[in-house]
Amino acid sequence: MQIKNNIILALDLTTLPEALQVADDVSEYIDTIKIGYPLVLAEGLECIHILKEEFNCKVIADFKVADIPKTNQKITDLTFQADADAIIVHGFTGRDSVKATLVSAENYNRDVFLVTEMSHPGAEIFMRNVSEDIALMGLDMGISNYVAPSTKLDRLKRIRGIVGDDSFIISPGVGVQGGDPASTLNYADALIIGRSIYTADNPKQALQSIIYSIKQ
Ligand code: NUP
Repeated sequence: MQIKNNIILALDLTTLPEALQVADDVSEYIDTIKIGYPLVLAEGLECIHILKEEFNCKVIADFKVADIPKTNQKITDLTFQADADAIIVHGFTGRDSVKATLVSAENYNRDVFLVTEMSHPGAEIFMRNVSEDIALMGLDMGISNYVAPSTKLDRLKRIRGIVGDDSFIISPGVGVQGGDPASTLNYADALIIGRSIYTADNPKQALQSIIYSIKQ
């Protein structure tokens, strides 16, 4: 996946007009938008199509799918039918649940991103202990797209070591959660950034300065 400026905009706003305004402010620098439950539960799944039409962008649906295989398949099918280019799926549910999402992605010719370890402090209690096994499982299943934290560079580096340089890692936690853009890109292919952009007084300027900091 090619991602402009190696930055994915996380649009966790809860009204479509606000989301469209922020996307519009930064559209010249961004070609990939991640939406999740905040926007979709507030405004509906058709947000995906609206964003794609308006900004000619790719949309990653961050639904962290984590159910039994059959339910996972229904969720992923509906998400791809709604035109998402990719969906984010949890790995801790195990091989059969993840496999169901891969089958769906193959049917629709779309992508799955597998969550290994999460970026927030609470992830250290349970997820840290299994994240390397999740990455190994993903690799064994032929998955090439992963989510790993920018807030814990040692963990991100370790997960990169497991999935290898041919895999594509997107990394949340930059900015408000404490991750640094430039150092994260030593190990990740793209950054997921939300609040540092959409809560800024001037989202375009905020994004420009992040891009500038990466290019230093
Ligand atoms: O481990 C994860 N951490 C994380 O923050 C996995 C995620 N998918 N996210 C998402 O990335 C989170 O739900 C939000 O949409 C985005 C980070 O947003 P922000 O902290 O930059 O505002």
